[in-house]
Amino acid sequence: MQDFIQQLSTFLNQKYILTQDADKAPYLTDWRKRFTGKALAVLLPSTSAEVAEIIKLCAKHHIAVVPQGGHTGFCGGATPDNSGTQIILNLKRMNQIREIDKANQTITLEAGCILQAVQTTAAENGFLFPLSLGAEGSCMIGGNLATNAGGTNVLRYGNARDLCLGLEVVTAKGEIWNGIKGLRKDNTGYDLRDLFIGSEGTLGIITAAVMKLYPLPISQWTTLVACDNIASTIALLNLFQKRASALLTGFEMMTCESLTLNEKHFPHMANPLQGNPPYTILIELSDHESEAHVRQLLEAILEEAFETQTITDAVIATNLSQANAFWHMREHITLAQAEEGANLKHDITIPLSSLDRFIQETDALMKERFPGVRIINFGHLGDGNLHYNIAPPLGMDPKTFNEMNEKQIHELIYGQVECCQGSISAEHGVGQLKLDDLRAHKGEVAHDLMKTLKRALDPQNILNPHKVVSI
Ligand code: FAD
Ligand code: 2HG
Ligand code: ZN
Repeated sequence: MQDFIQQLSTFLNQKYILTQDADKAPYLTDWRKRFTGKALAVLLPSTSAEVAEIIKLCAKHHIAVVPQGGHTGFCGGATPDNSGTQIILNLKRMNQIREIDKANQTITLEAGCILQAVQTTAAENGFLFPLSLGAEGSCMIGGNLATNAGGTNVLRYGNARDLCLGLEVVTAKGEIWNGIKGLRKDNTGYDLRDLFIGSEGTLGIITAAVMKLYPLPISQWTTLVACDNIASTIALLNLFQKRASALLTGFEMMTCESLTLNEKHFPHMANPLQGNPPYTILIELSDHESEAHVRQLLEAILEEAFETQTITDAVIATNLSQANAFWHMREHITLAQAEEGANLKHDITIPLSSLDRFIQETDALMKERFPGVRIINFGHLGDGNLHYNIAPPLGMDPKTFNEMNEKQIHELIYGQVECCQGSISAEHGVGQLKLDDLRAHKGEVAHDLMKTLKRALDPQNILNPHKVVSI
């Protein structure tokens, strides 16, 4: 190992090779504090060439590499194991914007760029970079692509994969694949870019990307509405899709129980809708024509929704700070859950046509088998993506509850997901958290194909081993 560290220092400045416990500590525990590992060293390269040299050296010494961005992932993908033999490759120093091509509406940037900084740079240049999620102040583009992150704008602009046109990747051999092209069409054989996106650092290290930009909307209107049941929320979504079409940029759902928990920890974020209804929906319309146009359209759709009794109440944000307050309320549910203690997350997608059945059946089964549990269900309803999270009964210690019930709860919920032809990971990925669940639910043929790809691209199994698939 001494040899390895010695050889590293021939091309990477010593101060970017962290080997002391105190220096490594900030990189070893994930955001949820669910996973903590040990590392031989934390490496902080600043160029793709340095990343390539590191990987070549790791291949030579058979040392496993755990790529890391902002370390905000929910599945332990960026956390090393406990052996102390793996290295963490944190990309935060690779944070340069290489180019903004205004005519092509693209931005070429390095993997360590923080998402929020990319949104700001895009806006300063008159563009919208639509990827948006609660962790945007610390997550990084490389991590977003490696997890194929979703967030609140997927309904209109798609997930990280949909926004990516080109990639630069360091392979398991330490070669640099230059796929940095801003093309919207390129049918030259297998799509290597799509293979690396969502692979969570198990097939290659993403060092740079070309991402799409969009025109900034002129006006955005945000509203909170109340629905009595899930069937009404779907009817409302379909109404907005029909009447607002591409102007619909956000459709988020929060149950009464989610907002009660929010208010417990953040009292200033109480639901402005009277009586905290069973389902609160946050809707955003974005327009490129005029403020009057979008406002009138929003009012007309809400009027129709009232007439058909699809909604029971509504409040429209009249200024930016009110609109931001609605979004903060939505985004604070994760933080409220963290304050409350460990919870069991289920980031799932269900076809919208089966959502009503899923929620009714699963809520009933959960309440029957685990009396008193709190179902903190919220999410990106427009994408069929629920965060169907489970908190222990009030007054019960979360750690004890989870130890006793975690396996059975996952089995129940993922069984229901499978019955509804859904997915056990909508946007957060697999990492180490869902390794066994993926094996159980992906299907044998698909799982074997994934292992075949992993063996082909990383025969030594040095790239983030035992994450996503074990070979
Ligand atoms: P990390 O956590 O550092 O890494 C994630 C995975 O990618 C790991 O497997 C890691 O090994 C790999 N990786 C990282 N960088 C690279 C690279 N350059 N090359 C190859 N592999 C790499 N996610 C959503 O999808 N939607 C949400 O709405 C959302 N909201 C969130 C809200 C909060 C408050 C928090 C804490 C998290 C949220 N997340 C959400 C989860 C998380 O922010 C995303 O998964 C994000 O994309 C991870 O980015 P990161 O830079 O933190 O990656
Ligand atoms: C969100 O949509 C994130 O807010 C976090 O994906 C979800 O806390 C969660 O489970
Ligand atoms: Zn989410």
